[in-house]
Amino acid sequence: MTNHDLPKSIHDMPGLIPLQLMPENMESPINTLLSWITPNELFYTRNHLVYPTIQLESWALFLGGEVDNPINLTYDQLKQMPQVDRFVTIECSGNKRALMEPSTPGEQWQIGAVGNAKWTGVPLAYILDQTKVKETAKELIFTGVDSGIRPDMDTVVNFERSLPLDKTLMAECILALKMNDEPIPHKHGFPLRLIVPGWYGMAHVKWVSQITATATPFKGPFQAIDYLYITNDGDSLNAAPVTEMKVNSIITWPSQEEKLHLGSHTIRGLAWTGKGTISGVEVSIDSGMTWNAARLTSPEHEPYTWTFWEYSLNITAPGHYFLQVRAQDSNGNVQPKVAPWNAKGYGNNSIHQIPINVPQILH
Ligand SMILES: Nc1nc2c(c(=O)[nH]1)N[C@H]1C(S)=C(S)[C@@H](COP(=O)(O)O)O[C@H]1N2
Ligand SMILES: [Mo]
Repeated sequence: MTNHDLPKSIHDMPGLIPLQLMPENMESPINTLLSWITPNELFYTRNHLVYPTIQLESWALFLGGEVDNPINLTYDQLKQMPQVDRFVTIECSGNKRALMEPSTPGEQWQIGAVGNAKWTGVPLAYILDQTKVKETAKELIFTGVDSGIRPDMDTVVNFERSLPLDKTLMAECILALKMNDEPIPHKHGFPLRLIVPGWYGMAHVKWVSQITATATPFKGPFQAIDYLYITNDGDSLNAAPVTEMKVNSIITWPSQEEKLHLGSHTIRGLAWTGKGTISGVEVSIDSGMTWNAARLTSPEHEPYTWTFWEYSLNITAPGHYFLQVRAQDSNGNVQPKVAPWNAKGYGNNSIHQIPINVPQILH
């Protein structure tokens, strides 16, 4: 790197955008990221509790509950097991909550609670074979080491989530030891993190130290209080759980309220979905009256990952415009104009809209 390439000021160096420090919740500077893989240090961080302290010497993964063969696995034993790579985009289900109307409580994420990484680890199915899950088991509970008091409860809880013991799902999941070819950084779950391709962020339990097979539905607070699509009636008992990511897209350039000159521009963005792949992205410049196809420009087309898109826009008249983008996936799902409102503000995949200003003369 020559002197010439050095950032000229701190504003040229993108960093995470803090929303809260204890526990730490920070957005990715997604408007300035140009790599298909999100670098580890620019991957958003989302934590319900304060970061745990982990001593690797005394750490082990325990598998128990409804199993024939309960086992303890050390970090070294996990490292010696067969490893697979999975490119997986993870989006927090609260991403774009700040854009939801009427507003809902919770971290007010803009568009940067999403990232794409290469995860390397042991197939979950391989470990389940070793511990021999009983026929009676219906779910697996994944327990994170992090614990603390939730504002709505007075007992100490760990971050815990369950997954149904579904064969197809189990075959996709991995227990990851690496993120982008490095041991998983502490903030992202070192030494071990569950990866559930296609699911919203909350499923990807960090700092996993225990897996428990159970015959009864898990009712922990991060499952039965949070991560439910509670609609207007406020009924949480019959509310649908937050699971797979919905088809979604964002405009990353221009950013909000940018002034553009007359003439041609390359509009840029990202699109992703839970199941399947992105089959098309369309852009509108006339508030959604007409839509034109964008080019999908990702270097890689892996399932479970986001894709870049680009659109050449020629602006012929000054004025205020609304740039909009909507994506479609291979299962025929299209982003709605407005996503269904829910009390906790999850799964906002409304069409992304950016106001742009094209002055007569740009100074
Ligand atoms: N143990 C543990 N795992 C967790 C969480 C947590 O608070 N504790 N947060 C979840 C949520 S809501 C999201 S969106 C992702 C965020 O992962 P990241 O911080 O690596 O981006 O982790 C999930 N796994
Ligand atoms: Mo999340």
